[in-house]
Amino acid sequence: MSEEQQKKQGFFSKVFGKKANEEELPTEETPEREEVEEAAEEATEAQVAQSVEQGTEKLPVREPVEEPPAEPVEEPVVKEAPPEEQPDEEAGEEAGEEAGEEAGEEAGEEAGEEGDGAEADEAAPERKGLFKRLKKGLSRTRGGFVKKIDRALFGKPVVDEETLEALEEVLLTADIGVATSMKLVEEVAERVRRKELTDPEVLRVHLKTRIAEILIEDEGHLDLGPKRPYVVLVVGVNGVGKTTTIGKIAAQFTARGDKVVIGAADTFRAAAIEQLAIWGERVGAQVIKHEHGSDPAAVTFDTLEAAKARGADLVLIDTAGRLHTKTNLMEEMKKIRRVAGKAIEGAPHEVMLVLDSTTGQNAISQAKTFNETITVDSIVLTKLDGTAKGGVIVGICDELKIPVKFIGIGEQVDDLRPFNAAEFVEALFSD
Ligand SMILES: Nc1nc2c(ncn2[C@@H]2O[C@H](COP(=O)(O)OP(=O)(O)OP(=O)(O)O)[C@@H](O)[C@H]2O)c(=O)[nH]1
Ligand SMILES: [Mg+2]
Repeated sequence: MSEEQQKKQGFFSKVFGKKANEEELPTEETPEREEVEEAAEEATEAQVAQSVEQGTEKLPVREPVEEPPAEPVEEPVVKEAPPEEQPDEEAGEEAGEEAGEEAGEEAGEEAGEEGDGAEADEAAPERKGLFKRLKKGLSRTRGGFVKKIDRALFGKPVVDEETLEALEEVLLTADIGVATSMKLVEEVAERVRRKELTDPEVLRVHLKTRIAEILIEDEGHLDLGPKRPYVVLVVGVNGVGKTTTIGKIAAQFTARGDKVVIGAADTFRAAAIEQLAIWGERVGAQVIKHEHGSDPAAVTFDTLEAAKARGADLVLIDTAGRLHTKTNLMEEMKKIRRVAGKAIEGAPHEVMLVLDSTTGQNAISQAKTFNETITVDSIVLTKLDGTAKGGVIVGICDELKIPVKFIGIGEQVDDLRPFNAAEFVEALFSD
């Protein structure tokens, strides 16, 4: 059996048979926005300032992150008549949230309870809590996507033309991308024509399976490998969550005993450097910084020199989503890349692109632009908790073929999760 088949087989038993994967930290490897819109810049400035301010409260180092208080939930009513179609996205999101919270409990328990042996059982409560949080984080996307599929299928004795049209509409509006939506609908239509797929329930399972297949292909993990330090260059347009993601990744790796050095190569704003310094202090990672406005490539060089001198395991380089000079952002990234390679052979070992899921389809175009210019090795998809557009991850995996390594489902440290496709699909489709 090929490695890929083995991966898939293990995956299917996980998704459709048993438990969600409880892995905490990965142990295995596998645009031009020369100028961004003014409004976005201002919004981000404010966000970042706020995030710096809040940083000290928000980032407990090696302290267990508290579970959000359990919310009173009503028993989910099975086979209830579907709610009316929501007229706008906001309303749809609200419905999704409710639905997600309702559905959250049971499936989370299932996923958490089905362990395999004593060892798994010990980790069960924590896994259960994490799965619940994932479900809650994805509740808006579930409302804007899976719940709409369910509404389209509800009460239909057989899959007919009308069902296919409704399905097409849901997929197209769920931000998974035109190409991927059309592909999925055509596959379904072909099976319907061949009379292989007539039952709406089977159609739902088919979709879940296909989405899972698409996601599993691009599941990846941040593995430091044998050569240390492992250097990760973190890129993305402004405000997507680069700095926060770096802080969270650093926290996870220092917590397991790795030595982490962070390079503050976003010299665009003084606040950005300060934001990183706070993270570094909180998580026990060293931050290498120069003055505001200095050359990002020079910061990168010094960071790598410091990392070598200290025997670091992981280096994370924060970069700007915009520049104070007229230099093209992509050119700047290329320069950082070249300079990194001079300090450490083969560095950066990974270019990690951070994408904000609330931007929907735009995230896919950003990824294409970055990838064409500097070759992106991995993706982090943030802010899945704040959007109904989380379906974009399906389009990202289907169209880009770049491993998704982390997903962000909130602002807590452990809300940045190693991407686990099986768990993700289970959380998205559970009801
Ligand atoms: N809800 C939520 N908020 C997030 C997530 N990831 C990041 N954020 C928030 O997004 C805002 C911007 O994050 P930053 O990390 O500063 O973004 P950035 O890409 O470094 O921004 P620039 O440095 O301006 O380019 C902050 O308020 C973060 O707390 C997430 O997964 N969920
Ligand atoms: Mg930043």
